[in-house]
Amino acid sequence: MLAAVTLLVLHLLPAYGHSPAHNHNHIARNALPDTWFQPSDHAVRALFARDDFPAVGSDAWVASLPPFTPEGSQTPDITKLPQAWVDAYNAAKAAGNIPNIPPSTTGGQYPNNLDPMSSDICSSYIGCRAPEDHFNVPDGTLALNFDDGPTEFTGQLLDFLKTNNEIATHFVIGYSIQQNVSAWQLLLDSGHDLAAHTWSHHQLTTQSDMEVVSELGWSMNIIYLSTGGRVPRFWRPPTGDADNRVRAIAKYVFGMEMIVWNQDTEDWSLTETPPPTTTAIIAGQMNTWLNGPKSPGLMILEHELSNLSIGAFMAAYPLMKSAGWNTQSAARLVNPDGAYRNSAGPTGTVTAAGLLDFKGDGPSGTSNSTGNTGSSGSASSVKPTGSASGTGSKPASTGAGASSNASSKNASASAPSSSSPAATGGAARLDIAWFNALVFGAGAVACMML
Ligand SMILES: *[C@@H]1O[C@H](CO)[C@@H](O)[C@H](O)[C@H]1NC(C)=O
Ligand SMILES: *[C@@H]1O[C@H](CO)[C@@H](O)[C@H](O)[C@H]1NC(C)=O
Ligand SMILES: *[C@@H]1O[C@H](CO)[C@@H](O)[C@H](O)[C@H]1NC(C)=O
Ligand SMILES: *[C@@H]1O[C@H](CO)[C@@H](O)[C@H](O)[C@H]1NC(C)=O
Ligand SMILES: CC(=O)N[C@H]1CO[C@H](CO)[C@@H](O)[C@@H]1O
Ligand SMILES: [Zn+2]
Repeated sequence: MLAAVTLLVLHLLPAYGHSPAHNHNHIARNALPDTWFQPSDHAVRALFARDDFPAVGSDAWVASLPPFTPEGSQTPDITKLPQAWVDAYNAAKAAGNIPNIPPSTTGGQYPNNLDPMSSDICSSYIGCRAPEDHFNVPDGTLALNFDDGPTEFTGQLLDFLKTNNEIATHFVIGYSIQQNVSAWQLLLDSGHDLAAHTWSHHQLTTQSDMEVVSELGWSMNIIYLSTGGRVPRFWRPPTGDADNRVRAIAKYVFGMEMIVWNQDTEDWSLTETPPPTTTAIIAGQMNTWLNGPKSPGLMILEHELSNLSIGAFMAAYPLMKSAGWNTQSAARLVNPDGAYRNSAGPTGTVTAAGLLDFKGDGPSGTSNSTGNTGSSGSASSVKPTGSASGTGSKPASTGAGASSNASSKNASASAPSSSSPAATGGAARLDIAWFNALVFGAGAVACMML
């Protein structure tokens, strides 16, 4: 039995095109103490099983990741995915849990005039929200969350947060971790919450199913590998771009929940020339939101990308406190059990208990479809837009409606006008402001244009 389990582990160990050399480089795991062995029959174990956790930055750690691509971030080679991920995807697809939506040509635009706001597609890039999307937080709370790290500015941000006794959720990019492993080490040492933001920051709806598997799997894996086996519960789509196909892969293959946001400063663009926004504009937005209604809570999209973006947060922080907001890490607001499925926070013991609610349909998964993603072959039921109201230009209109989502007590929000669309942003780092309003009708997916 033991031998069988060991074989299984070696077979499944996520390595990237090399044989998984057994590593005995067991150096202290930062603030993250425990090695953990998932039950061998569990779906998530099958995806990430390994019997050691090499020191961050060590040769064995590097060898367990996709190769660094100095020419720029790329989706890791889909012919070199761990077989367990491929099997889990195939099982989810065969179970009818991954809808046949064609890749978009760019966020929110689909071939054959398919309607991105239809309930079959539900493009989050242009504001469609599915019931399981997390975009609000409880009344009176303000979610601390930073995307696109780690970066050279992470240290400064962590110092500021530590001074103010705050913990945040960091939606990290795998490639960015490779670019600055010492900044990653600072994040690991900080005890902050970690969540996945893909490997290379591409818009996932433009990618094939297996590319999405690669982007999500490797970004989960680098967190798992670096934290003594913690399985991230949450991910955030680059540029906010997901649809029911991408949602389903995240949910049914990897058991992850999607967090978006309900306000956006476009702070990522402060370093553009000319900048679509400015520090002064952001200060005005912050002033409005922070002095505004406490219901729902605020989940403002923020980035640790530049000195200017972290500066905009730091400048607003005093008002967050003086206006009475209860500031907390986004992951902890969305789910009191926090950022990981299998441990109480970054320092709690790693245990299998938290995995029992995993709703995978992988090789060892046990659950039926519970989502809204419809049956297999649903592409034929995806409706064309027919009219000019759909894709392309900035969506207009607002929505009001009452509903609730998994984390908000009150979703009767105002729907402020959204800020400008994609701008440009050279690199693939356009986090757009389509998430200002919240609102979907009761029941299934109802989509609101912003
Ligand atoms: C890596 O990040 C750290 C911490 O944010 C920073 O001090 C350092 O300058 C960065 N290194 C590079 C090469 O950017
Ligand atoms: C970053 O901004 C702060 C002020 O917010 C400034 O004091 C510091 O010099 C800046 N650092 C860099 C590297 O630009
Ligand atoms: C799956 O669904 C079928 C039919 O609804 C049901 O009989 C079965 O118990 C379900 N299995 C699980 C694991 O929920
Ligand atoms: C929800 O918000 C509305 C408007 O702000 C308010 O009247 C209502 O009392 C709130 N409901 C709850 C449950 O907080
Ligand atoms: C539809 C939905 O997910 N509703 C949830 C909204 O949030 C409340 C409070 O957390 C939950 O109890 C509901 O299930
Ligand atoms: Zn991003």
